[in-house]
Amino acid sequence: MKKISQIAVVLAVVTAIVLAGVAVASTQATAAVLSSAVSSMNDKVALDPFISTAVDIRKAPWELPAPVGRTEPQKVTLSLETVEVEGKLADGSSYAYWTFNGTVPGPMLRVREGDTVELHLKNADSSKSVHSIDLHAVNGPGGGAASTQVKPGEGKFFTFKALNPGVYVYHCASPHIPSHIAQGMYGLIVVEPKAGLAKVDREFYVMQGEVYASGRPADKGHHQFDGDKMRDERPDFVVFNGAFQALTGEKSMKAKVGERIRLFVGNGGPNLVSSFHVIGEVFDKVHPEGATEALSNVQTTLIPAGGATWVEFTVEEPGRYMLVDHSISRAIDKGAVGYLEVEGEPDPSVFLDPHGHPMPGMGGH
Ligand SMILES: [Cu+2]
Repeated sequence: MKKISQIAVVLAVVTAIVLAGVAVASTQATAAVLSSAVSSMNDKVALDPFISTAVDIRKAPWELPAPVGRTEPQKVTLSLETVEVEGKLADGSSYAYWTFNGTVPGPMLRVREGDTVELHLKNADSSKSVHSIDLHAVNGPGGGAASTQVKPGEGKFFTFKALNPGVYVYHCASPHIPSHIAQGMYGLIVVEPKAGLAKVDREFYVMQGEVYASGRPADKGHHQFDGDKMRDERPDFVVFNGAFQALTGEKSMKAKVGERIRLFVGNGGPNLVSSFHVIGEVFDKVHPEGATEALSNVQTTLIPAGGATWVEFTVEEPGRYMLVDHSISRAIDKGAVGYLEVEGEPDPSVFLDPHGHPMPGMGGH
């Protein structure tokens, strides 16, 4: 019996040693996986030096045409220029943008239902690529793309009738199309209905898009365009108006308590669908996908790639409201965030914080 119990003790000890070894190995394996995940998150991508002459390509959200204000249709001539520029992607980071008129998005165009539009597209002398324009408001082949393939230094035009009221994306449609869009070649054209849009106090112009840059937001330097990330639809930057946290700081939107706000919001893509949301507000009206018919009392609205909407709401309380893509990593980690700063008297019957906490910011520009 004594011998058997000695064997049992030895077996127990051996088993304990083996189990402990497995446990240690397993812990080491887990640690290795975690550390490799952490190190891959922290890996710095080697970038070329920041281009110090990089310009500000962010379209100011308050730069948009006034309402058309006409009761009759007319002929309208619009001119755009495609320009390739080195622009600022984030603090200390630059990127080779392709643009309409030097900003992302390009200018908002605004016409009236029934107008005949003569659209001129010039490609800057300094460009290296052919560019073009496809406007989703056009009824005709390619939305104008076939008519406007322009080489550097050249220009072309075509004419279309704005038959359908709404808010429409325009974008470059020269090969390779996804690359041209991803480098910033998109904007909005608003076709107002015959009776015009309801009067509001302030209008803003915002467009979401992905930037398939070689580095991540924390990487400083000059980012190259990364075609593999684009094909995988795996951007490290998702932005409003062209750059990381573009609509914060001096390009924040401003309004006063009691004002009625209209946001024209488009999604250049080229690939992702936006879950557009304003933190702390409910959209009183949404024209989903730019439709004539409106929905009421919406929290978050989908904006497809190559689609647009307009939303309206009244701001009741002072403070900071944040525009985001509520696929929320895109806002917090990838840059799709904008501030609407509202001034005025609080109404404690609508909202009361007895401690007066300010809304935190995101840093950035
Ligand atoms: Cu182009």
